[in-house]
Amino acid sequence: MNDTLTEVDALVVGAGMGGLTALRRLTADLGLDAVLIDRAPAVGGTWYANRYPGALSDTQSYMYQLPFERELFDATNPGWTTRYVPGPDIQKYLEDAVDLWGLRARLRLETSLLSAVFDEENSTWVVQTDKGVYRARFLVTALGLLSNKNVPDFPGIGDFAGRVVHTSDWPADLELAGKRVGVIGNGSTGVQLMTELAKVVGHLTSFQRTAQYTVPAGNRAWTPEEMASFKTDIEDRWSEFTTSKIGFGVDETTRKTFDVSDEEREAIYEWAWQKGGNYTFTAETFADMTSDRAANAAAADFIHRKIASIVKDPDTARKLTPTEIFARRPICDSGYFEIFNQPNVDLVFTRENPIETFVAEGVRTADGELHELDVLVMATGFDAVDGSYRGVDIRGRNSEALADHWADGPRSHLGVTVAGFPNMFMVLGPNGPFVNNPVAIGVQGRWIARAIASVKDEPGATIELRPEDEDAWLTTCLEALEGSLFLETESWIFGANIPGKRKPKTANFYVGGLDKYLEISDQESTQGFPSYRTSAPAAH
Ligand code: NA7
Repeated sequence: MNDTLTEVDALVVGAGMGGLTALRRLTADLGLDAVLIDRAPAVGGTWYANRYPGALSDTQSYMYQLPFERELFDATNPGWTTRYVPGPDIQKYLEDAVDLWGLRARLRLETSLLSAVFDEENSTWVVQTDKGVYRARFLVTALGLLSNKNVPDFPGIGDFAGRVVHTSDWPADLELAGKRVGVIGNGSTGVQLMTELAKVVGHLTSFQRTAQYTVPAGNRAWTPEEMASFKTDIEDRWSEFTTSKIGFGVDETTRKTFDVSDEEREAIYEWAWQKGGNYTFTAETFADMTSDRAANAAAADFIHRKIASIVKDPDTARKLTPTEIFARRPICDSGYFEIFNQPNVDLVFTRENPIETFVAEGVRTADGELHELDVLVMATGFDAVDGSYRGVDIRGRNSEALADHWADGPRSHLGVTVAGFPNMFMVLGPNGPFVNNPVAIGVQGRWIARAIASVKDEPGATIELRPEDEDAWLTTCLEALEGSLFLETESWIFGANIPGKRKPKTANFYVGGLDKYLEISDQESTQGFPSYRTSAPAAH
């Protein structure tokens, strides 16, 4: 173990949008001596890890940027000419931002966080990495919502002679043209990947456990007029999020599904389908899709009929048609259902015909068929949200482990702080807002800078969440969830994708709306952090 000691004001963990934004705020706004570590050899976070073919942001590009700064926008001028941005372009943009902000020398890449322990005597965090030890007054963890990959154990997988890869650990040398490829998982990753792979592989087999609702992405080139308008009105577009529920830059409607006639309703769904976009379909059509069962069923029925009209083989269409309600993180695609009309694409519905075992040549299913494969891709998602903290030993006051603190489900205040973990701040931690992430990152980055500013000039002082306010925020998050149909589907949002993980009192997100989140978090900082104790070391 390398125990070279480096003292810094602040240590940031994670070189994705969240960590880079935090590093920017701590250095530019507060003038702190801060460094950032990341296990990856490059910045990008999610966009470095998820380099599978077809990786694309599904937020419209003008709202998928680092939290807006005029100088950054003008200098990098994202120049993203399409409605959605391909992963490699986002990664390159983040590299450019690092250079523009002069942060390169502060990065310690290929450096893994092993443990972080709060030293109560000195009121500092002692952070062990595989490249040395840091002593930091402030610790900012930006580990990502979706960074700990889920690799289920399938019977016989060790006997498979082909290559097994996970989408969030995509090998640079993997060549799939002409190959026989199996994909397990059809969430937003699997849907993007398979749509792309179907164009190049010899044979593609989708092993689908649960059919998914997906709508057309409507990706297209922006017109020259649109491109010109972004330059002048980008600031307005970004400031609009303050009055928004989700911050995705779409026109959020308040219209209810049954406020309109059957014909109008059909026309509105059809308009959204033609325009494309997951948040267009879920937020610009009707406001009650995830709170009203009949409204949800009407939207689901529209998508069911679309699937039937696209997929030629009726039995394949049946298998691709979701039977659950339409209430997971919405996804969109660029021709997903269409690939199942291709002769080189097969669908195995594993609830009807389960995977029995892997063998050297491929997968044997319960019906006795051997699906021969060269490569198996796991698009099986993540141990999400607090899962990103698993495997890292973080200890606060009285040596309490974060894992123990979260034994009954993760808890925090605003998704940023945890009681008993002084001077520690998370970006996109559990119980943060369920909104467009770059927007949330911007809000939280500024909030963290304000919290640190409140104690930074007093040597050794700490800011620490009161336990009762942690309880209160969990209650607020749980109350906001009441009546949400999201509670009824088994997805990563509540940890239901990981066997045994979902806990009864888990919120994971605050779904009360971005506008409300902003109001609450602003109140906290402008009123001098009433939910927090600030104290000098002598007081302990
Ligand atoms: P998701 O959305 O969690 O999807 C994972 C997929 O993998 C989904 O189809 C799962 O089926 C499937 N899965 C997971 N475990 C298994 C097992 N054991 N057997 C069979 N199939 C399995 O992850 P994504 O990477 O697509 O997307 C995550 C987020 O990233 C997304 O929401 C965006 O915010 C970006 P299931 O539906 O659970 O039956």
